[in-house]
Amino acid sequence: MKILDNINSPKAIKELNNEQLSKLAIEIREFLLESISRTGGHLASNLGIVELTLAIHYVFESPRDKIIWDVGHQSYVHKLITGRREGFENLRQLGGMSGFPKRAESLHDPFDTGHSSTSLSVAMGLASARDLDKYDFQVISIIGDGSLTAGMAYEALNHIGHEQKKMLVILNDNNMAISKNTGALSKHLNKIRTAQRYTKTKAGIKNTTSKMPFIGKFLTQKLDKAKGTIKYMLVPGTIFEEMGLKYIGPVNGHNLEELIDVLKRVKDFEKPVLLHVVTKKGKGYSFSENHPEKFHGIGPFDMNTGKAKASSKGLSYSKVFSSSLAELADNNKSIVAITAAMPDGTGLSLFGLAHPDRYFDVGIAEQHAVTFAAGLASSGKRPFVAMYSSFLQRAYDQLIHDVCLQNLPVAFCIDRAGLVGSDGETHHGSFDLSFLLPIPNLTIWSPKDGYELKRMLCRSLELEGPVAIRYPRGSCNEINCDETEIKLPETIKRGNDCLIISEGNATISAIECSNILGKRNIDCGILSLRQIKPIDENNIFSAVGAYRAIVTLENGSVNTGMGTQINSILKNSDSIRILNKGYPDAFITHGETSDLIKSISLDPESLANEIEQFLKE
Ligand SMILES: Cc1ncc(C[n+]2csc(CCOP(=O)(O)OP(=O)(O)O)c2C)c(N)n1
Repeated sequence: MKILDNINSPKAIKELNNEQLSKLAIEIREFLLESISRTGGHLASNLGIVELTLAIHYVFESPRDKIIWDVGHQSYVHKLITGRREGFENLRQLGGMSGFPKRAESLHDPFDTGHSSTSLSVAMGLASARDLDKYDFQVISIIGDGSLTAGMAYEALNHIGHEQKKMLVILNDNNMAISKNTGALSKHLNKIRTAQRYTKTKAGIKNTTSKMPFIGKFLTQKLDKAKGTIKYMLVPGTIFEEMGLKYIGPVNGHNLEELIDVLKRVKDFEKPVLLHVVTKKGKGYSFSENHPEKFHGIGPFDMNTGKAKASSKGLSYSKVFSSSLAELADNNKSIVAITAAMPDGTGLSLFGLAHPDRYFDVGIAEQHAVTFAAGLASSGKRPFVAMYSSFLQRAYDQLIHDVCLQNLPVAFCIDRAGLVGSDGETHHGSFDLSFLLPIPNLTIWSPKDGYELKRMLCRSLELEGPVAIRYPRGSCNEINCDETEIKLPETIKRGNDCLIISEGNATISAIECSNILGKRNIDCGILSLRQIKPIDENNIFSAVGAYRAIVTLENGSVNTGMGTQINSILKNSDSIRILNKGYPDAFITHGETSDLIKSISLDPESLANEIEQFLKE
C-alpha cells in the first residue's frame, strides 16, 4: 500500500516521519506524472514544488492558516493532499476539477487565482482583515520568481513592508517563468543564490572578503566599522529587507528536513517574512527537467518518450503571426516586438531569434509592456505587442492613456481571443472586444484565417494610429485567398432568408451553421466583418440590403461587442429583426473548447436550431 493512498487531508501529513515524507514525495511525483500525462495540465511547476507543499502542510494548519498560490498553476500537490485526489481523473475537463485554486472547490483554497502576481495583495488583504477581527492565524503566499517580475507584486511589497503585518511570503525561485526568467530581478536572485557562501558565518565573511581582489582589503578593514554597509553589499537579499520584510534564505527547496525546520522557525514570527526557497522546475522527470518550458502546460503525452499524444492540427494563428512578423521585420527596421513573458505561447521567440536586438521580453509586466511600446512608438518605431487577450485586461489604462489617447501606432496582436479551453474562466479571451470597442482612435481587426492575419499584420504598418488584431488559440483554417481590401466586410455567401454577420473565426461556425440550415431549405448569407472598428455604416446597409433577419455571431461577450455595434447601426430599420449570438453574460468554466462551445449553444448545430426558430417567430 502506498502512503499516498492514506493521504486525504493535511492532517495525515503531520503523522509522517521524515523517511515517510520523502517516500510520499516520490509517490506524489509518480502520481502527477501518470495523471497529467493522461489529462494534460501544468506538470513542471508542480513537480518542482512537491517538497515545499508537503513542508507547508506539515508545519501550518490549513484551512485555519491561509495558503495562497500565486497564479495557482502549481497548486496540484496542494489539491492532492487536501482531499481532491479523485478530481485528477477529470482535471480541467468540463465539470471536472479546475487546474487553479477555487474557493468553490475547497475550504483549503481561500482565493481564486489564474493571473499572476496577485498573491501578495491577496495575502495583505487577508492579514489586514484578520487583524481587524483580532483573529490569530498565519497567511502564507507562495510566489514564483517569474511572478515576482510584475508591478503588482512590488505594489504589495511596498504596502506589506509599511504595515508590518504578520505574514509569510515564500519565494519559489526556480529561475524560470514559463520560459527562462528575464530581467534585473532574475539576475539579483542569481546573485543571492551564489552569494550563499558569504553569508554562512561572520568569520566566513571576513575570510572571503580579504581574498577578494582589489576591494577585499578595503572591505575587511571596514568590516567592523560599518557592518550594515558590508551586509548590504555582500548579502544582496537585503532588497527585501530594505522593503521591510525579514529575508531568510536561500533554502534548498527539495530538502524536506531543512524546509520543515526553517518553516517551524518562521511560523510564529509576528512581522512579514520573505523565505527564499530554491527549487528545480520539472524535478524528477528528465524530460521536464531538461525542457521545463515545454512541460509548463502540456496536453496528454507519452510518459516514456515525453512526446505529446495529439499531433497539432495544422498551422496555428500564433505560428502565422510569428513567421509573418519576423519576415516583415527583415525589410522594415523600425519594427520591434514585445512579449510579457510569453515568448513561446505567442510565437514571438522566433522573432527573437531572427531579430534579437529588436525583441524584448519584459517579464510578466503587461502594463509596462504597453507603455514601453508607447514610448517606442513615440520615437518612430513600429512596436508589435503580442499578448493573450485575458492578460491584456491588466494593461487597460496604459492602452487608453499611453497609446490610444496619443494615437500612437502600436499594433496589439491579441492571441487567445475567444475561448481557450482547459485553463478556464481566468484565461478565456471573452472581453477584449467589449473593452476595446469604446476606445477612440483604435482600429480593430479580426482575421478569419491565417491568410488574413498575415495581410493584417502587413497592412497595420500603413495605419498612423493604434490597431488591435484579435485571433484565437489553435489552428487557423485557410479558407480562400481573398485579395480584397481587408477594411471592407467580405461576402462569404449570399442567401435569401437571413444574413449572418460574423467576426474572425466565428465565420467558420457561420459557414458550418449555414450548411446545416441549407439542408433544411433555409438559405443564409454570410458576411465576415474583418474590420470591427471603425465600421462604415454604408457597407452594413448595402450588405443588409433586402434581408429582414440578421444574426450576429462573435467569439466574445454578447453584452458589448460586434453585435451591439450592428444593432446601433440598424436601430432605425424597423422591419429588420436581429438575433445577437456570442458568449453569455457569465464567466465560462474550463473544459475542451468544443465541449464549452456546446455548453453555451454556440456549436453550429445549436446555432442552426436557434436560427431556424428565430426565423419562424
Ligand atoms: C498576468 C499574467 N500574465 C501571464 C501569465 C502566464 N503565466 C502563467 S505562469 C507564468 C510563469 C510564472 O512563473 P513563476 O511565477 O516563476 O512560476 P513557475 O511556473 O516557474 O513555478 C506565466 C507567464 C499569467 N498567468 N498571468
